[in-house]
Amino acid sequence: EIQTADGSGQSLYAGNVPLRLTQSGSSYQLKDPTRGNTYTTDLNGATDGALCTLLGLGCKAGTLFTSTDTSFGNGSTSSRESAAVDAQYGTNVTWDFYQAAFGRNGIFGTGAGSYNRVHYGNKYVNAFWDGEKMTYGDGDGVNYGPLTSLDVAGHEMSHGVTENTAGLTYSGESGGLNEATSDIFGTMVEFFAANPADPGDYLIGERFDLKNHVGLRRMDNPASDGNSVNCWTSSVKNLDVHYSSGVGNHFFYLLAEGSAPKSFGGVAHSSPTCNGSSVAGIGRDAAAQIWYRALTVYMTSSTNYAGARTATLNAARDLYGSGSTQYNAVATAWSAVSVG
Ligand code: ASN
Ligand code: ZN
Ligand code: CA
Repeated sequence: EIQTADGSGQSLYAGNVPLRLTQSGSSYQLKDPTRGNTYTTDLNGATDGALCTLLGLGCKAGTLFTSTDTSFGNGSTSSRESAAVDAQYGTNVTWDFYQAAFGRNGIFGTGAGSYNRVHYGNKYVNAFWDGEKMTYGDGDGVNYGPLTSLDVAGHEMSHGVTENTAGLTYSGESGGLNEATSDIFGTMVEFFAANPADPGDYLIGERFDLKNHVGLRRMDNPASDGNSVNCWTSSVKNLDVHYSSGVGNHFFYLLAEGSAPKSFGGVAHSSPTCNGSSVAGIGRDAAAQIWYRALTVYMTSSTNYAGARTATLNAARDLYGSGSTQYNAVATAWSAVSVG
């Protein structure tokens, strides 16, 4: 007999978190029947191998985490379950965010769940979406822990949302917009969770950055990482998509929060505009609604930054009216990152 059970997890980055489990006989599975049966498996150091990677498929399913009680993990990497708790919690919060903010039923919009694989490879400092599921490395264990933070979980699942909506091609400017979309919604997931152990900010990956606590990218001032760009130029299309995303990330930060200095999670944020203008933010909720509508209604596989300006203006017009404060802020924020 299969039934739903309440459980709890001691995560690495999010404290003690509630979990919904699947009870099968006397065993509890890390599998959530209330969120499309989303579950988490242990790869125990395995990778997919060259052929699977070549074909763009993840071939190994891993072993479903199960327990004889309803508690998983111990809050440290000494338990293999702890990273699994973060991953499962990340999929839960991301599921709930998309439902609450946009009425979207999971990554695919169908109510179907997905799954997480943790402990991929050896000291692997990355995480990825492969069209079907999320996979997380353990980090190198010195500078980086397992990449299972909330913002990265939201980032990876949002690649699935983009793939199933606009389908932004993962190269050139559309690739930068694809990456920015994942940073934007990964960050919105972190704010939505309102978890005191991982408060919302515009840093990406600060929780698994064991030494510096700044993560891999930041949205208020993307260029501060030395690789990303704050401002659009005609050569942005030649950058790695994780750097050309800076233009979109910077736009979103300015639209949501504005150009005046602020603090999030105890970290000072400041966002220099490219044209010396000041931008008044319209708030995260409105900015997220505009980006989601642009992504799901107006953007296509080949949308570039100029097209994203048009798409978000159309979305703001639909949601708030042409000439509304929100509509005008979209135009001002794009101009502040040298788009249009
Ligand atoms: N973590 C990276 C990302 O999701 C993996 C990749 O390069 N696709 O963007
Ligand atoms: Zn990505
Ligand atoms: Ca963050």
